[in-house]
This record gives sequence, structure tokens and C-alpha cells, in this order.
Amino acid sequence: MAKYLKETSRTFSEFLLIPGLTSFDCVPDNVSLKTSLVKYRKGEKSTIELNIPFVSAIMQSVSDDQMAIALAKNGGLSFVFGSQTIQKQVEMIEKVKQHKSGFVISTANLIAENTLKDVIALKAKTGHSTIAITDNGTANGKLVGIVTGRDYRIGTDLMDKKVKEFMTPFSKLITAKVGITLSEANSIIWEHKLNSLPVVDEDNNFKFFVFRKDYDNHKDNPLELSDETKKLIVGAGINTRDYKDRVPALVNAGVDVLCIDSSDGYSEWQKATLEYIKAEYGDSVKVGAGNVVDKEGFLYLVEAGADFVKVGVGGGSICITRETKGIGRGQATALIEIAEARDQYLKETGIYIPICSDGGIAQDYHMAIALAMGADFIMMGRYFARFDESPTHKVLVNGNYMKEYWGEGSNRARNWERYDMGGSTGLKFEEGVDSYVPYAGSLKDNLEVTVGKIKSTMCSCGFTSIAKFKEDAKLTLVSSVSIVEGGAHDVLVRE
Ligand code: RVP
Repeated sequence: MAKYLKETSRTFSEFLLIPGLTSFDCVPDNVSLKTSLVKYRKGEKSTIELNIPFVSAIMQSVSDDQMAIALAKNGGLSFVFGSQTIQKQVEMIEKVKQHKSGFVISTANLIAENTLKDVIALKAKTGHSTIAITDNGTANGKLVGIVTGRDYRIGTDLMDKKVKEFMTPFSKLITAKVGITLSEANSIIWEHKLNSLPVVDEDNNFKFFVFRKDYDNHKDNPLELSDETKKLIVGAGINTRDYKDRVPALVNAGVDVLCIDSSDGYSEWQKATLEYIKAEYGDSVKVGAGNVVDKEGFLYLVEAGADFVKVGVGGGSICITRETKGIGRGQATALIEIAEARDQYLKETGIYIPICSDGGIAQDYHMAIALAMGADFIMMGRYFARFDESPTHKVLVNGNYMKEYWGEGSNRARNWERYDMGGSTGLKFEEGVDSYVPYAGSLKDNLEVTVGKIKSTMCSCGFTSIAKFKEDAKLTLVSSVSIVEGGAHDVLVRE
């Protein structure tokens, strides 16, 4: 006979935190959101720690190099999506690792033979008004000039006017050579009243722009997540099919951590992938696995060598796995069971395995609940998809700005490897939808508010660290009636 679990599957919205004693020193400024990313022995420290407990989802519509740079600058980490060719994923990882704060690899480049029409189109597409003009139209060709919004007049200049007729040519540009420090570059910018400073190598091949505004931003990123050589930390998603080619390529590119991306991680495919990586690289390559929703799945992946385990099946905002396949578990219930198994494993072995709650965060307070329930960090797709830095288009839908957001199990992503059960290649049916999410502005501005809310919740509960929060938080189940009581009720809310 089939086994029936006694417990009902529950979600975050069905729980609330009970406030604890808030001491005088329990103020948001004293709260640290530092957390472990990969396994460690009791008494030691995780070799990678996040400064905020957030990672962005392994999805085409969420985590590319731009998102990875923005999130690492703010203390979190992106897992660059794996549903692309190995070469393209490697290029993204390289861009993050080569990113020097304040030194920007240009994504808006043209050749001198292009026209004003091309400039306008590129500006609309990339949002950048400073365009590098190189001999081959790429970000590393020989620099021949730059174009900014001050070089042309819309309505007066003809659209077929050649770039070479109105760009500032190389001979008139103030440039710097590779090797210059950010503060030296900034001094030149100030001295010459520039908005941007192109940096070139010995042969005048274009390398970077330094923008006046970026220097100021850099000073505002005290939580930046970087390695010992000051390069930003970045992760990458892998699959259980081409790992023997993909993993070495990513490792060569300097990736800091990998994660096997699958909707159902309790499989021999994941075990084989983990064993391959550990046999090839030992402990020098860190790799997470998942997703699982119970103790058995968790222990299976841990025994196979996972450095962290991702929890959650079917809870993602764009995910219809539960509807199509009838598998999954309420995110809160899954997390509670696996957190308990993780703590038990620590007691028995002295090894701490961080767990990641993946999917289903609909409100900022859900993040605090997930942390209180034992998550070491949280993976989010919808949350990050809304920001300027996500890779998708911003579109106007019924008068509101939205960003595109699609699941890896949708026809649009065609990520069949994530849903692979062996057998033939190709997506057999959809497990995800193609959708829009409300555009929300910049990652930095939004994260500031979210982090502020979580710190404030932790203070209300009497905690200044995630470790203590998940050890001693007090939670309660709520009835559907008390959920109604939690919102504005019995009043007519004014617009
Ligand atoms: P959310 O943050 O609720 O948008 O969920 C994101 C998570 O949803 C991802 O990290 C992943 O685990 C899952 N996902 C991604 N694509 C799909 C799908 O197409 N079903 N699900």
C-alpha cells in the first residue's frame, strides 16, 4: 500500500513569526545577514560566505552576467543559467570574473560606417547612450572613436548620416591605458570634466569604459562579494547530461561554485554527476545539488558529495510541475523536514550542509520565514526578474511597464535537460509558463528595502544573526481567518 504522510503540505503564507524580546542592541544596523554557501566542518568556516542570503535563479530570464555582476556587488550571488551552449555560458562567467568594479566592458559598440539610425536603434536596445566605435564593432576591437548623446541632434541630423561624420575621433579622445587604477581614472575624469573614460591597451584595442557615475556607485557597495583577488564571485548551473564537457570549461573560466539544475534532483543522474566532479576535482570545486523535498532526497545527495542542497519542487511562480505531473510539496513543509535532517546530520557527522530554499517567495516576509525555518540562503527568480539588471525586455502591458519572465520548463526556454529522466532528448511537455512580472527598477534600490525589512523582522524576534534566528525563532501556523485579520480589514481603504 502507498505511504501517506500525516502532515499537510504547507506554504510560507501559512506561518507567522512570534516576536521575541528585542534588546537595546538589537537594531537593524547590528544585524548581519552573512551566511554559509557550501558545507564545512563544525568549528570551521564555509569557504564561501554570502553577505546577504540571496541567490538568483538558474534561469535564462534571470541570471546572466549583468545580473551576476549587480548581485555580487550587493553581497549575493547568481548562478548563470546553463540552458545555453557551453561557450556562451563560459563567456558570461568570464565577463563576471573579468569585471573590475568601475571598469565596464562595453555592450554598445558600432563601426564608423554605421549610421545615426543604427546609433538610435542601439541606444533603444541597450539603454546606453555612450557607444564605442571600434574597427570591427566589438568591445575589444581597435578604438576609433566614441559617440554620446551630445554628438547628434535628432530632428536636425539625417538618419543616414555616417557615424564617422559625427563621432569624437580617437585623436581627440582622452583615453587611459590598461593598468590604471579606478581612483587614477576618476582623477582624469574630474580633471577633464568627462562623463566616460575609454581604457585601451598598448595597441589601442578597446578594453573598458570608466564612467563618472560608476565610481560613485562603487563606493556604495560595502557588501560586495569578491574572492581573494578582488574578482566578483559567481556560480553556474549545470545539467546531468553534458557535465563532462561543461564542468571543465566552467572551471577553466574561473567559476566559483556550480549547481546541478533539475526540477527533481533525487536521481542517480545527480549522484553520477556529483561523483564525477568530486573524483576529478576533489574539494576544490564546489557543487550544489537538488531539488529535493524530503529527508531521503537530502541525505542521498549529501552522501553523493553535494556541497549544498536545494529544496523545492513545484513552488516556483512560473512552475506548473505540480499541475502537470502531480509531484511536489508545500515549500514550508519541505524546508522544515530538510532543515531537521540537516541538523541531525550535523550532530552525527560534524558536517554542516547549507540548504537553499528555492522558489515560491511571493512576499518579502516569506524570506524571513524561510530563514527562520532553517534555510541558509534563498534562491529567487520572480523577485530578480523584475529588475533592470535581468536579461529580459521591459515591455508596456496595458499601460504598465512589465519585464518578461519565463520558466525553464516552458517551450520558450526549451531546457529539456532540467526535466530529463534519461531517454530521448527534447521537452515532451511544458512544466513552466511564459509570463510578465511588474517592472520594479534597479536591483540595488529594491534589495535595500528587502534587506531592511528582513533585518527589522529579525530585530522584532530578538536576533542579530541568521545562525541564531534559525536556531531559536518561534513560528506559528495561522488559520485562514487570522490571515484575513493580518491585512487591512473592516475599513474602506482610501486610494
Ligand atoms: P520563483 O522565485 O517563485 O519565481 O521561483 C524560481 C524557481 O522556480 C527556480 O529557481 C526554479 O527552481 C523553478 N523553476 C524554474 N523554471 C521552472 C519551470 O519552468 N517550471 N521552475
